[in-house]
Amino acid sequence: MERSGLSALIKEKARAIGFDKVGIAAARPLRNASYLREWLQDGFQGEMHWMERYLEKRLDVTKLYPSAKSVVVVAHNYYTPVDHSRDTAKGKISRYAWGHDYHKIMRKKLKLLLSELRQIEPTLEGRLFVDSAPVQEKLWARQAGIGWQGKNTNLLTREMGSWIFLGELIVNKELICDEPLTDYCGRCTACIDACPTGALQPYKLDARKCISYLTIEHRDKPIAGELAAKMGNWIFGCDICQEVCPWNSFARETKETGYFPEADNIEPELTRLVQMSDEQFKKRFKKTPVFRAGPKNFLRNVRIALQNHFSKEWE
Ligand code: B12
Ligand code: SF4
Ligand code: SF4
Repeated sequence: MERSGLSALIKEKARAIGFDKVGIAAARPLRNASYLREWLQDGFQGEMHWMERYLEKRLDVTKLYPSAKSVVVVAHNYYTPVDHSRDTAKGKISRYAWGHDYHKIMRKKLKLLLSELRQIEPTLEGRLFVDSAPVQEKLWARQAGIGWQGKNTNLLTREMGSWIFLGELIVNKELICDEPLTDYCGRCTACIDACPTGALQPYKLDARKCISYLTIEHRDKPIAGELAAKMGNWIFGCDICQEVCPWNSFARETKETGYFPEADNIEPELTRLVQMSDEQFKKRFKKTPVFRAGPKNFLRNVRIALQNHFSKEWE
């Protein structure tokens, strides 16, 4: 099939399968990719040592998949019109982890996309990724015209803000590429001003200070007192720099029922969570991204949130 026909078919199928946005970029090294080296040199990755591995592949996608000619990027909206509780006796789980794990949901859809495309064009080959490989997903999403990387470092869209997950189908065919999007942050600094731990500089995040990192990726260790005190009642992830973003006023309800919150994930009572056994944790969070933290780290987070709640009560 010729280039423009195949490009249009890929986009049409991706939308029909349920992705909210789809864009295409040529599989060449990206201009901003080398910022990653600086980020690693600054030690901003903390203990995510897996970020240091396969650096060459992260910087050049053809080293990851030598047949790569184009990167098809998909965005999947996960916004549900529900708010966190204001009660600090309740834990806050970040929006992205309220429902079922996006890795599974998106991989299934991308597999279906590839197989449907291969039925029509058998010479098409591809690899699919959702947060699962050394791929700089936000940079590819920008290059493929999905959105821009905001000052909070998340990928933002004009149509539905930043409550989206990203995934890629990297294929062995040259396709018609989309134009990268320009930056629509302007003079706004709301995310930087709102971050409780000072983890953000414009377009750069020091993960070691980020509540999302501390509650999910900082494992089997205590969290330093001055950072723990700023975590408030976040017990898995953090949404603050997205909640304050004006572009998220364009958020709209997801069509994916799997992302809808499990009833007791929105306002979980800290005093009940803290009593959970390992088995209860596994049973309760098995299908959600919270499972990644593991019972030990999750309960560490819950104890910090409880401490913060009680110290607030005594203020
Ligand atoms: C490591 C990681 C984390 C780390 C570090 C986050 C980070 N900002 O780097 C931690 C654990 C903190 C984290 C947290 C979150 N994550 Co995360 N994470 C990743 C992962 C695996 C890699 C990201 C990465 O490469 N970071 C390294 C740094 C160097 O990358 P970067 O921030 O993009 O840096 C670029 C900019 O700094 C830029 N840059 C630097 N200087 C300058 C200067 C200028 C002027 C410009 C223009 C650019 C620029 O160039 C760098 C080059 O890459 C991706 C999946 C993937 N494979 O890509 C998911 C991913 C980014 N995470 C995701 C999500 C949902 C989150 C959270 C929202 C979850 C939550 N609610 O808690 C938070 C958001 C926190 C935040 N403000 O970023 C989504 C983001 C979707 C989106 N809309 O953007 C991704 C894409 C996963 C997915 N498949 O959907 N995450
Ligand atoms: S996720 Fe929270 S802690 Fe991390 S940069 Fe955003 S506001 Fe700061
Ligand atoms: S809050 Fe403002 S500066 Fe931050 S990402 Fe959103 S628009 Fe950009």
